[in-house]
Amino acid sequence: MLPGTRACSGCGLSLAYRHILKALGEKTILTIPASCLTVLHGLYPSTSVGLTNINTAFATTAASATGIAAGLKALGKTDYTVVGIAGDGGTFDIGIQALSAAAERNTDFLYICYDNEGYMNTGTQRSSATPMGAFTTTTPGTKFEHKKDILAIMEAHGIPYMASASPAYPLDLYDKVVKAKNINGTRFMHINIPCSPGWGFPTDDLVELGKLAVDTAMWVLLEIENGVLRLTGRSRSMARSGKKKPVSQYLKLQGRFKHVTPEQIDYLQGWIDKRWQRFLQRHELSEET
Ligand SMILES: Cc1ncc(C[n+]2csc(CCOP(=O)(O)OP(=O)(O)O)c2C)c(N)n1
Ligand code: SF4
Repeated sequence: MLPGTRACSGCGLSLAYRHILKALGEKTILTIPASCLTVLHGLYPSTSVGLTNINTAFATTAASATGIAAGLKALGKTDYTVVGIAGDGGTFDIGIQALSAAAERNTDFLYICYDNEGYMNTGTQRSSATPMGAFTTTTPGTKFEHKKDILAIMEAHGIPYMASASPAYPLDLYDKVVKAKNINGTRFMHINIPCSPGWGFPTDDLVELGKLAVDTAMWVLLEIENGVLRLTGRSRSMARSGKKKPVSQYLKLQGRFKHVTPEQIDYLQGWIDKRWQRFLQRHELSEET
């Protein structure tokens, strides 16, 4: 990744992408749908990324990756990593059919969903990854539904490797990309992307907010390998200490949660606590074995 991109200043995606590309190395072919990431890559004939990339149609990331993987196989080129990278809109909503189909076939590629919790490139519309309580331009006031559980959906496909990560914990992110790169079959990574204009926070708070997302278990660092779930990094040490921060600390730093009521905060906290408990139970089981 070259200096100078068209992403907003202080963009969480730029930070995550720098580590992702370092971990992937040069023998990588990317396919990316319409999103902030296509903006970051730049306008032809200029680009800020020195790798082969196909700009694919919004719904087709995993179908496009399937074609690239099949083409490479036909040519006998086995040393390339095929990577499809899409936002949450392009993954949770519009691209899910192609993703599910590719995962069901265990297509040999890495799918990365960078999740800024909305359709940010087009001006902060709601996606099914937007958390309950958040303001977007299509949920004036607040969103009432919880975020879709994409990890559970992907796990149901029985794929060999899945992980969630955050650019606020770059070494954990880097190690997971390296691991995913070296596994065959469909690998899925879900990466938290704090987005200053979409979430309403000063760009300086990017890393602090990413850390708070993990500290409150709003975002959990984990990997699921052949059905075994392990917490990693900061989430793992939280499991050991039994401590996590209240979600209100995370919400109050962001303009998108300005209108949330105390009852709605309790409702969101209940959802986080139940989910965290489920992860803890599975993590403890994996530690015992
Ligand atoms: C079929 C189709 N519908 C709508 C669009 C317009 N569009 C381009 S990018 C985008 C938002 C993408 O959101 P997401 O996938 O979450 O990525 P982000 O912009 O947040 O990085 C939309 C709606 C499009 N390019 N193609
Ligand atoms: S809208 Fe958000 S994710 Fe998109 S380029 Fe700007 S900061 Fe990055």
